[in-house]
Amino acid sequence: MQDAIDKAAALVEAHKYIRRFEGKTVVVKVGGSIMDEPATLDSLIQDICFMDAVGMRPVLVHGGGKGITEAMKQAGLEAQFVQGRRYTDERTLAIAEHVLVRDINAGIVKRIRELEHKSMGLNSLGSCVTFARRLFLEGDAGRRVDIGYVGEIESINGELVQALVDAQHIPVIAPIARDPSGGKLNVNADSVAGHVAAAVGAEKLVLVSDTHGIRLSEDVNDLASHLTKAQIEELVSKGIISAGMLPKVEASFIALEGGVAKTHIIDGRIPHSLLLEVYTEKGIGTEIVL
Ligand code: X2W
Repeated sequence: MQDAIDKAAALVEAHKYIRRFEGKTVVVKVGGSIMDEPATLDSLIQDICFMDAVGMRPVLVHGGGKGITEAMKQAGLEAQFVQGRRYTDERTLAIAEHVLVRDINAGIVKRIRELEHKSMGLNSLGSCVTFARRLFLEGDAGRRVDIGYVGEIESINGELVQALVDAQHIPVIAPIARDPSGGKLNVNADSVAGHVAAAVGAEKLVLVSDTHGIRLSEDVNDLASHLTKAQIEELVSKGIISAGMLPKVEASFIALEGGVAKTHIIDGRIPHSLLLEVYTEKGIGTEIVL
């Protein structure tokens, strides 16, 4: 009986947030090993459909880096990352597009439709909404480092994303962008999500991955539930925030500076983490504000 009562209490608690976020757009980015675990990814897709059902307007941006690395291995190529970005030659770009667009993007759209929600894939093989220029990283002594067909976002076709949202479709966006000459560029998916959130004036950006939220020290239990941009900059300068967390905080800053009210970094390995973060009092990850 207590179990049933607890479930009713959870619905009542969610009610307040369902009302608050009705009609508001949320950009959800999913990546990391979540993409390789069909049950975990499926549970996240169901959470997104729940949001859609209760009146929130979700936009999904996905990664798939682990799948690309695996497909490269099968093709006899070794993945190399420079400052968190994959070195992308012509063959790698073709493999990345195949994995991200033909496998992942199409698979997510198919699953959303099976759950009887409307969805459309926005990708480099169909309607592309991401436009980028070549990214050159800064190496030693200020030297430019060429990492191949890798892009940084220049613009997003926010009108098209918004039109789909207004037509009650869940847009599903892959991180391969077009460049000005019609070529294609591989872009970090966190970065795409930050720009998409800013372009559609989202209420929230939620980054779902296989990492905990942001920690304040080496202690795994020392998780920050709320941080400002200034506090994060201090944690970066102290080296407490590093490696894979850096693109996530950079994406958060892009979104916040673009007018998004709040961003969240959550652990998608926790079942229904997305719903817990958005529809409960306490949340489970780290929320970031300007
Ligand atoms: C990424 C795009 C996929 C991605 C890559 O090739 O891995 C670059 O590094 P996750 O799962 O979010 O890491 N692009 C330029 O970001 O996937």
